[in-house]
Amino acid sequence: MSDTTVAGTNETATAAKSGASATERFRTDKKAGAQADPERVNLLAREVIEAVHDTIRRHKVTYDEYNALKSWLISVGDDGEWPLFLDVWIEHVVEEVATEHREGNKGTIEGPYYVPNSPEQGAKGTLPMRDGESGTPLVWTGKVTSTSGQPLAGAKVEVWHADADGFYSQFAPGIPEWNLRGTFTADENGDFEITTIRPAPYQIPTDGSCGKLIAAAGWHAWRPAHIHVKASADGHELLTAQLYFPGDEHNSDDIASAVKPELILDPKPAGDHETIEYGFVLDPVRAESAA
Ligand code: MBD
Ligand code: FE
Repeated sequence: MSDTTVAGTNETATAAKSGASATERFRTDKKAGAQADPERVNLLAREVIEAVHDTIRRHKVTYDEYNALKSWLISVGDDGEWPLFLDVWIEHVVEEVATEHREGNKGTIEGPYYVPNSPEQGAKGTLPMRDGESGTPLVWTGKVTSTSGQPLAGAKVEVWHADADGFYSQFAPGIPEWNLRGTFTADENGDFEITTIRPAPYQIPTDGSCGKLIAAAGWHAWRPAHIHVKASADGHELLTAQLYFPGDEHNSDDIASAVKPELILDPKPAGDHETIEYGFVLDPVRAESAA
């Protein structure tokens, strides 16, 4: 990937690059919104606008505040931080509604840093990483099954996570393409084994517009350490999740509200590494949506 030199600290370059990359990624990968039903648009847009009106009346919002909002909204787009803003403060409720019928594994938000088609690793392997990649090695075993208990041979497990400094390949500059990203294929028993490193707690970029909002409101920018995953198999609903580590102080105040107790791992020390056991139970595609 080629990086434009940005004046200022390395962190400045990183946040600007991450925002622009996330916006570009979304434009390339998602085809949402093309044929929205006008009745839904009318209903939903009207309700959201009316909710803003209610807030303005209830709190007697001033012109200064209105102009501060206008200026901030413009800068979110300039920074490419709409994906970050939406995925941090809105997506968790969309995910909740979208998956409330499920009987299998709990999921959570995708966030802004997924890249499809990461390198294939077979059923057992190590995520692509640099020589001497920092972080405790982690050996993760698991099985993919259907809600009926049937193992799902050939299920895909896509994994991506930040490095020990909280940076994602393909979004932050200076990290090799596909670093800490890979796709595993469960064996004939639905089993997989993934070797990686334990990621660190993570701060969303603080020098862009989302960071300005966080600072102005007196919030914090932390997410707990997490491993992103998508598990999928023919005839089953795609599961998007994140796995967390026990004892992380941000499990209870994640800025993105994406932690669920079912997604917290139980790592066991094993000499120079840790082991984790975590599998996925996928819901069959429902009859009415199968066609
Ligand atoms: C992340 O790594 C993330 O997972 C989310 C949801 C938002 C910002 C950065
Ligand atoms: Fe993340």
